[in-house]
Amino acid sequence: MLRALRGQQCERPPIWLMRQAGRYLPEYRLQRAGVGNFLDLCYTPELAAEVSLQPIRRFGFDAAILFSDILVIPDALGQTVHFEESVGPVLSPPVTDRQGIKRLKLSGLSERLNPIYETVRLLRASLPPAVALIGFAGGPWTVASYMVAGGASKDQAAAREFAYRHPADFAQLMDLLVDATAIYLTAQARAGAEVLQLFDSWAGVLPEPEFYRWCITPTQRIIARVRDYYPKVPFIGFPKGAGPLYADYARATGVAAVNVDTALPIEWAKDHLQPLVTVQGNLDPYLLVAGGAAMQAQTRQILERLGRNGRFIFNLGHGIAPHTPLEHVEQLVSMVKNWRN
Ligand code: 1CP
Repeated sequence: MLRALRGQQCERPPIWLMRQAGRYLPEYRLQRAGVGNFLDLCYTPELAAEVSLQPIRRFGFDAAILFSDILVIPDALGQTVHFEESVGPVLSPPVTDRQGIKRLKLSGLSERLNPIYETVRLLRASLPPAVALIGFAGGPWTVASYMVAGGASKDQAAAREFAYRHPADFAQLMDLLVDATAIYLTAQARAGAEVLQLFDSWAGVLPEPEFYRWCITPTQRIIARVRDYYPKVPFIGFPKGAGPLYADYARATGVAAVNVDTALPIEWAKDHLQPLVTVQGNLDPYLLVAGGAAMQAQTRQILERLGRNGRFIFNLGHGIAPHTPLEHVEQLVSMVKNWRN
């Protein structure tokens, strides 16, 4: 994994899957049932570390991802965050104006997030050395979009309207998120995370100038801040839905790799991204649900086109779906592990 992030030739591409720790695993569901609040799971180091290790034991992935959520940042800044069954995250009150931004405080951040750093330490101590440990955070735009809407939304309309109507206020919220995210990721690196991924799941709703302002620039600032302390830690950026702007993102932010979404043409990623950075992706998570010949054919396509040079990490184009059959994951891992360059 680390060699692929440096662009060095590997005998086969490494593989891990976004959301590999989670609801499609029976052992996760069992453990989740014993903890009432989802955030309590994230803030209990022994349990969170165990959840991260489950998919490593079962499938032998090449990387483990810290078990946490992108919404611990609003929680640590003082917004109330809870997860409701079949509704999703609820953030209250929604941040709709300058007063709402003023209520958020950086001061309690480190204390609230300390258990997560402890999870990272536990994981690094228990993982085999060949398995890379990925820390992560949400991209500030994506996190802001949940904070402004007060939860999940279809098209991030509330945040887009806020940013257009009150750009100076929105910039203040984004500055706060850049600070919080830089502090959070630096602490994860200090605790033993070897790779850091930024999930900007809603980057794709932004028009070009806003994509620069609210996705590329904040990402670049976060990476520069973490690099002041950890100059070599590789970043993977996931500006989902960025289309051709993936190339601008790859050039401007300082990432070592980009995770490309399912809709991005493989050939385009090969021609326009691989010369710049390592590419991670992009099997459709629903092909992994369906399995069979279609999944195998697309996996082979991705491997043939992107896996021939060192700059490739096999992954999905978005997170694994909760109803994914375990046998399909096993088959996928075995296909990638047995493929030879
Ligand atoms: O009760 C449960 O089990 C809650 C389900 C769940 C899980 C397993 C949530 C709630 N978060 C997580 C873990 C998680 N989330 C991880 C670590 C596990 C892993 O990757 O193996 C990561 C990296 C995330 C990242 C995350 N959370 C993103 C970015 C990636 C993406 O999928 O786009 C986003 C947008 C979230 C918000 C979130 N958290 C949980 C839910 C249901 C949601 C989505 C809300 C929505 O529909 O918009």
